[in-house]
Amino acid sequence: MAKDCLPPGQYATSKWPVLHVGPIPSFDPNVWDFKIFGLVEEPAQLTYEVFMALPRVKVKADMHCVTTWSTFDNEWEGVSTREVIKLAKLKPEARFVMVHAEYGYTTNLPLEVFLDVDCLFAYAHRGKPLAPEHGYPLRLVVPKRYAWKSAKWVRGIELIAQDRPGFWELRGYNNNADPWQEERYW
Ligand SMILES: Nc1nc2c(c(=O)[nH]1)N[C@H]1C(S)=C(S)[C@@H](COP(=O)(O)O)O[C@H]1N2
Ligand SMILES: [Mo]
Repeated sequence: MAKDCLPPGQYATSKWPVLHVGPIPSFDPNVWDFKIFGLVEEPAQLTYEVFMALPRVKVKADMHCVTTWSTFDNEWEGVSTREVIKLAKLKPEARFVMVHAEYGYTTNLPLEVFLDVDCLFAYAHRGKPLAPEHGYPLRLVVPKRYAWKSAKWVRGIELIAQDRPGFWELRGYNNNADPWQEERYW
């Protein structure tokens, strides 16, 4: 790991800490779905089977938690956010994305940040299915933002016109959350 890969105020760890609020949800592939809703011409509801059949990508990326740990060179595999957005015809007013996860966890992103080339919905890490505590069966990965934007156990996206704060963004965490700018809190 090169030193210039470490954003200000962060330290590198070779462990993979587990961090979230609430319990780890159970997963049943027969009831799991992924919804695309809000400002779209037609809402979409994907089954697990359909989601897993989407074209896959691999992304190598670092992860930075606001509590100051960073992990390097994570190898993610999943479906790019660009691939997912293709499944819905967006209304022209759609400019932000509210990401929805189990138990009501949410996080918000501008559409162009959500659609960055290194963003994906990941189901595997270093060649193995995600562990339940790391978001199995599916998590969002947004490498250029603090990791609370990388929602675990994600179940859908809502397209919105006006930005709206998500779970942590309502509770004191910075709306933009760029680790290189140290945008940690309000
Ligand atoms: N659904 C959900 N996703 C979440 C969280 C959470 O509380 N709930 N915590 C976030 C935070 S603060 C971090 S640092 C990362 C941690 O991911 P990890 O446990 O796989 O390291 O998950 C993020 N995704
Ligand atoms: Mo975090």
